[in-house]
Amino acid sequence: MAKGDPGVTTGGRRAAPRSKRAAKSAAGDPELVQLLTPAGERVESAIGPDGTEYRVDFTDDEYRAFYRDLVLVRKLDAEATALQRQGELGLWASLLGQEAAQVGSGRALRSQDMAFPTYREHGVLYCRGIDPIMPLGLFRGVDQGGWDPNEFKFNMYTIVIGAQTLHATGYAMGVAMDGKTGGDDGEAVIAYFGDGATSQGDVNESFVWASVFNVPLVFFCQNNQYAISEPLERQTRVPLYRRAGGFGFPGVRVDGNDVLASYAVTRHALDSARHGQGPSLIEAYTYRMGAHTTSDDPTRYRIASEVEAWQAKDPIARMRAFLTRQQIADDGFFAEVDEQARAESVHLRERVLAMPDPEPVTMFDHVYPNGSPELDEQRAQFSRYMESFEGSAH
Ligand SMILES: Cc1ncc(C[n+]2csc(CCOP(=O)(O)OP(=O)(O)O)c2C)c(N)n1
Ligand SMILES: [Mg+2]
Repeated sequence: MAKGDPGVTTGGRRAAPRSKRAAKSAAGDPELVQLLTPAGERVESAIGPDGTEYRVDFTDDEYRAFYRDLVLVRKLDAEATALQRQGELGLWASLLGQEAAQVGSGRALRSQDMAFPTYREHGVLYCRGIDPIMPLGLFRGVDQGGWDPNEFKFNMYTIVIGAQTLHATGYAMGVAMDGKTGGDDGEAVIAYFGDGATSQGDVNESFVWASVFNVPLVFFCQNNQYAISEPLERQTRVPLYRRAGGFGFPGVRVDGNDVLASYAVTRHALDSARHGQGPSLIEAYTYRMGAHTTSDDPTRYRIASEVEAWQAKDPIARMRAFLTRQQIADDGFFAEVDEQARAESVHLRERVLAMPDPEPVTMFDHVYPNGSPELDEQRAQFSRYMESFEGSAH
């Protein structure tokens, strides 16, 4: 979508009477910030639990760009799943169903903001301008990520649940110590994690440190209702966003299947952080439509009717309904986007199949910027081991 200052406005924090909040919030749920209903109707504004009023005002081009992003990241993700099924990737963690949470928050980042992802943030990676082939190299086992975190302001994927929230907190402390907050050009940091990760010590320790040091950090929790097979009720007795209050910073629950609300809430939280107002927690309420990874079979632990209920809240369908209803896009536009997505996924597949296998010894590269004696010794040992096979049939 178009870069530059986007059409999001948020009112100041003010106490909202409950009746007003309920009237302005979506779907009769006063806890959920929503600007686009599942039927594709625009909600003029929504008020968060601390009285912040969220609204967006995009151009038609920007609305269409959001739709294009959503369709593209879903199609590329489906292609990756297919590649795994055909033995071309070792594993894939699909984002299916979480496109709006990722595109909305990803587009809300300003160029100077730093993101710390899990292993599922392919949509955010796409919004950061990273070649979507990069995570496929990782899951094919031919490289260790491939992109430069500093160039794209998007850190490496993290498999260790919750660990990246500590990295993000430390990074954000550095941003504050370097005096890079306090104005419109200030830097903010965003840490992505899942509902299951909220039970990790790392995440709770990050909450404490971020709070007491008032760091410029947005905790972005994609509550996709499951941690592999463990449902949300095994993680918490209260809505996750309310945990923030106990740590001393604001929390808000946004409809994670609504790209507009995900954008508005994230942009507001990032701007608060960059202005020195400290951390906040966003709970993007969404649903993992697919398996946890390609190694998982969700039919073992959840019923089909639950999946069907969430299909009715599909993030792409509601955006398409909105564009159609408002006559912002027609069938020609939708067909053109589908064709672009098809062509990009074919291109992705061709490039994955052409990826060279790396020399095994290169696994020692990039561990430290300037190497280390221990690592040099390990590399030498490994090289001797590999050389011992030379000339043999196996
Ligand atoms: C520290 C740690 N413990 C356990 C695992 C195994 N594991 C991988 S994904 C996962 C579930 C994570 O669930 P959630 O945080 O909700 O993220 P989601 O996969 O749903 O996006 C677990 C337990 C791990 N990778 N790291
Ligand atoms: Mg989860």
